[in-house]
Amino acid sequence: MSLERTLILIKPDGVSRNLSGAILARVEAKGYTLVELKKINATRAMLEQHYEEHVGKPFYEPLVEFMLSGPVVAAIFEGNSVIAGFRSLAGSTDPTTAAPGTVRGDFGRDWGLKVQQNLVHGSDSVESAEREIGIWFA
Ligand code: DAT
Ligand code: MG
Repeated sequence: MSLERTLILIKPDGVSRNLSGAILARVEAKGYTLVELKKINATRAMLEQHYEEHVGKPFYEPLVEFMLSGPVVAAIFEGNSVIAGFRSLAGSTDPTTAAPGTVRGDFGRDWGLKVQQNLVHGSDSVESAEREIGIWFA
């Protein structure tokens, strides 16, 4: 176990469905500590950096458009192994098959509806977390 920070985003679907508080409550209930929190309209430039690993993939442009469709809630959380811990709490990428009990499994809509609508983002490594925190909390 090591003390880490992670970047969590509540995507436009989560914000517009008024699920921000319910999602953040789960993260706090798991024992992680809120460090920074804000509601923000992403810019294309921010998203190009944030999703740089996905540039060129077929879902990249719809993903960016979706992330520009409304405000997001950005948070930094801290805790022991919070990076893996939050991704476990978020559930697998596709809400259709995300396990019940996870954010995506409980609140996510059907993958076929609009694949990007899976409510949350969480950094996937210490390096990604550092890079992403720099984008959203510059
Ligand atoms: P995650 O958000 O679980 O880390 P990811 O980093 O692989 O997933 O992808 C980033 C986002 O892009 C994901 O939350 C939803 C969308 N996405 C991923 N794979 C996709 C696919 N095969 N089709 C459509 N959208 C996809
Ligand atoms: Mg990812």
